[in-house]
Amino acid sequence: MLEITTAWSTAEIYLFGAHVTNFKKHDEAPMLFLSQCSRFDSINPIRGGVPVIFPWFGPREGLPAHGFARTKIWEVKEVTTAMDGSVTVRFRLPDSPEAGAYPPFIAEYIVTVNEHLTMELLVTNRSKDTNLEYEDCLHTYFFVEDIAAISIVGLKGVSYLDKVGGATQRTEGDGPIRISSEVDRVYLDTNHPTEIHDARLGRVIRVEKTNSASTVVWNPWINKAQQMPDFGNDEYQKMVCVESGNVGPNKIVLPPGKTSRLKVTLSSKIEN
Ligand code: TA6
Repeated sequence: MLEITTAWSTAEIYLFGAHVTNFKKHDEAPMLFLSQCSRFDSINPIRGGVPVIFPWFGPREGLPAHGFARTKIWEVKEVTTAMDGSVTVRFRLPDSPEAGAYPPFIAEYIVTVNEHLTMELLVTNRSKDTNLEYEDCLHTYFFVEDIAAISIVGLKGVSYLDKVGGATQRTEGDGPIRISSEVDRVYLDTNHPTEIHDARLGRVIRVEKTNSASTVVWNPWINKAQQMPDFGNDEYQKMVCVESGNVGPNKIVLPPGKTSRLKVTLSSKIEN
């Protein structure tokens, strides 16, 4: 695990999954949620932080949910410190038997820590003649003081797939999104930034993204929380996932030789 300290913040990144588990500005509450029950057994994905989802999103028959990238040990290729004190780490996904099911590719992940947290997943199609089709998502778990006192803005009028109780196509209304039950929504064809307004902390977290057409909003609520062994029964009250990627109909079809760069920047301001 890398422990990073800058003038603005601290961060932790496990080589397992190239998984950012902590990002905290010196004078603020942690920005990311990490379950107290997460396994850290190098087998199961870490529960919380920013799981790197690649090359598929969601369940897949006979395969682990959310792809294999988050349960591989990534190689650290480079650690650099900029003149302003920002720290950047570049990881590479090692080859694996599972990757054999895809045309040859290289996946790298670049994390920059300063007063913001910037994460970029770069995938290059090394095939000479075959498109690389995949889904990707930075499945970010945000810490919130009280789920009942947050609202999410930035998705007004966006159509989404409501995965609670099946899969229903719906359209988001005009008001901020509030969460008072299980929420599992894949918003499609949206490259808008979103904001999480945390009334208890008086904090606004901003999620800016490039080359991401899908935003996923998830909170397991009570029943699902009780069904997850690596998630505390009450922890649904302290987190919300606002995820940035390219999922389902927004999947990436990458031509030979091309590179796609999914980039997310997290920032925050205190409003009270
Ligand atoms: O992103 C939301 C979601 O797809 C939910 O349906 C839920 O399965 C969540 O991801 C967590 O998945 P995981 O495999 O990490 O337990």
